Amino acid sequence: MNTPKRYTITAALPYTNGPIHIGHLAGVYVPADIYARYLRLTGNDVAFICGSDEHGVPITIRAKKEGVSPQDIVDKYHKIIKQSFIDFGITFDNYSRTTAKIHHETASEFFTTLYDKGEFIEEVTEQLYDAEAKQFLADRFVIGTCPKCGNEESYGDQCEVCGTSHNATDLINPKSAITGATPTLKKTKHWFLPLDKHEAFLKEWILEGHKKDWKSNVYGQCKSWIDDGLRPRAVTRDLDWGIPVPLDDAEGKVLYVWFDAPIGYISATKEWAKRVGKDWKLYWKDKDTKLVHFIGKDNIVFHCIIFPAMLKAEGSYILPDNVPANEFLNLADSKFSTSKNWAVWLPDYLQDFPNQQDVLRYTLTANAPETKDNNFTWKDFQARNNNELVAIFGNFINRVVVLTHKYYNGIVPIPNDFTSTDEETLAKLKAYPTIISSSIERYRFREALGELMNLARLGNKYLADEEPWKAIKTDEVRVQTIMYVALQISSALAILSEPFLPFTSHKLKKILNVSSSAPDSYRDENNWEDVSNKETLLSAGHQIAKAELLFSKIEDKEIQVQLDKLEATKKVNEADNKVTEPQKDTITFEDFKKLDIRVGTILDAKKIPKTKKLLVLKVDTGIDVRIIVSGIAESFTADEVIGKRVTVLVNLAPRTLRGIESEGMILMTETPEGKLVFVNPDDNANVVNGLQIS
Ligand code: B3M
Ligand code: ZN
Repeated sequence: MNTPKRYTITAALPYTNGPIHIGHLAGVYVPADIYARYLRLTGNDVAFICGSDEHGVPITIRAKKEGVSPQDIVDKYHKIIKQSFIDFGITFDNYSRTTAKIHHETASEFFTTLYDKGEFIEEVTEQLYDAEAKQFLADRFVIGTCPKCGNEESYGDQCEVCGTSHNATDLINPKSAITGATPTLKKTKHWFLPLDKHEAFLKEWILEGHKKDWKSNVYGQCKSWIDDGLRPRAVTRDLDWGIPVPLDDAEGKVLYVWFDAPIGYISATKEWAKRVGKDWKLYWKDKDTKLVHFIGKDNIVFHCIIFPAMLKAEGSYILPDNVPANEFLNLADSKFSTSKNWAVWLPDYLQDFPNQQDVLRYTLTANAPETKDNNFTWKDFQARNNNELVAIFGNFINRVVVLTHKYYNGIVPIPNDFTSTDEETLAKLKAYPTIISSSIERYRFREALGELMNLARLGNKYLADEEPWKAIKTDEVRVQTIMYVALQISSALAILSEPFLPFTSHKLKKILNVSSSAPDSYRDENNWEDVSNKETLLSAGHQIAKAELLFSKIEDKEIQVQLDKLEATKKVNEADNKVTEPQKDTITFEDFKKLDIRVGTILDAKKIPKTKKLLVLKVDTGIDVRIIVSGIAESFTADEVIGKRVTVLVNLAPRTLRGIESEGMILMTETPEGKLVFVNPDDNANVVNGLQIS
């Protein structure tokens, strides 16, 4: 048993400007929960901390969009997000919120301590100002080109593409996100954290001290940011939503959200410690405590450079031991986007796949963007479930439980002599806690989950090789041993799966009748090390419960529903993004009178071979029957248009298209979604000399 340690594990505080989606789970919350559950299962003292990030410009933008107050927004989404974490078995010891009183006090106190220590530079500088909106433009109130990577949609405080953090005045060609106006510059006083003053410490602490143990994507971003040269960063803003700057001459100014939010980890720990009767300082000020931040890559600079500089300047806090940031997960090859509704929202997932949280936890871990951006597809989700969870893990357990009931009424049989295969299998089984631990402790959760599945494969192979269903006919004594060994593997899976698949672990413990505790019980009669150290996990004579399937097959039609949803979202976005063509040059009525427009009927239609868009039509124009080639084949089949009454421009000069002479044009228009439609003649319209007049 490792010497128990104390851990403070934090997970990035989600902005409460909308629900959370599967990308959030993949990038931050499932890996953090795996780590926290594992540490508890191996006897450590863990404070797993998170909460809603309720200040900042994203909240005020959403409030404006929904026509409500920022407080209404945070109250609504704090509740939704908190419930989603509960629904997906994310076992925070405390999920707090940054509008909580304890946080305002803690953040204000932290600021005052630094202020009193002279850690800030107080300076009047020129900041971006929107004269139309009569508002300074901070953070997401301004969009411009990132000076580092050229991303044209960089925010004023950070660039989501390259992760860098900058001052709004660094943006190239900034535009107000409120009015679209080009900002002017206006003087205003702010307080700056002089990061340059902490450069030597950060170089030594990160570039020397964490060269080996921090992930390369994290280390690389820190190195590039430090090498670019650290500069003072404003930690206050001219905003009306946030924690007021606790100084007399700071009217109308609040703490920058990225100054207050990380302090939210501390205030949430205080709130928890008070509730459970612990000393919060042990989790933030004791050198023996390991502090680990789980975040997405766009938060690296804040958690590895800015927050540690704040903690160092304050002087009494520990620094993060590791920040295992993940890269981004994409959805069907496109970036998740709240504003474009390009996401799988957790409440929607649960509606469509009730009680299948673990299928999502499994897929997101197996596909986690641990070292590079990765992609979620519904087809992969279905394959992971059907080919791995159902076919390997579920199939093994089901065979063991069904056969134990069939041969022994559900009672664990007494084993007889072990063969060398039995001994080898049991020895391999005993190695799994260490194998899986080694991956988890290096934050390699994909690898760790793969090893868990190898344990299920070991069980499957053992049964397939030993074939108890055949041996029962000739050697019942042998079968007792086989089923005994298989049941030990099943019990090990129940224990070792808990960090990854807590709902499955709980269900399996119920089937094996080893625990009646709630799904997220941290400890059980058997614990992690027992799998290696105990001779028997399930004793002979123990009565297991009835069989029930751990996983169920996901059918194509269920996936098709999800694919259709994404398609519909794509269409809406295309329509929203569709640039409306500006009106063409004005023509005179004289020009218009030259057009001879008739009502015609399509008598026949054929697709022109080897073309995507062209139909050749035989049209009765009321004057004559003629051939017209029309580019409508992507919107209509030939059969669909035969017999259709259409509006025809008959005096258009003939053109030869793909060798066919076309005499006229069928008038079409386009819906906002980009679909072609006929300009349909109304039966009662008065049509005078071919012109349709209403
Ligand atoms: N609210 C999440 C984000 O940038 C941000 C994390 C704060 S952790 C202190 O999307
Ligand atoms: Zn950038």
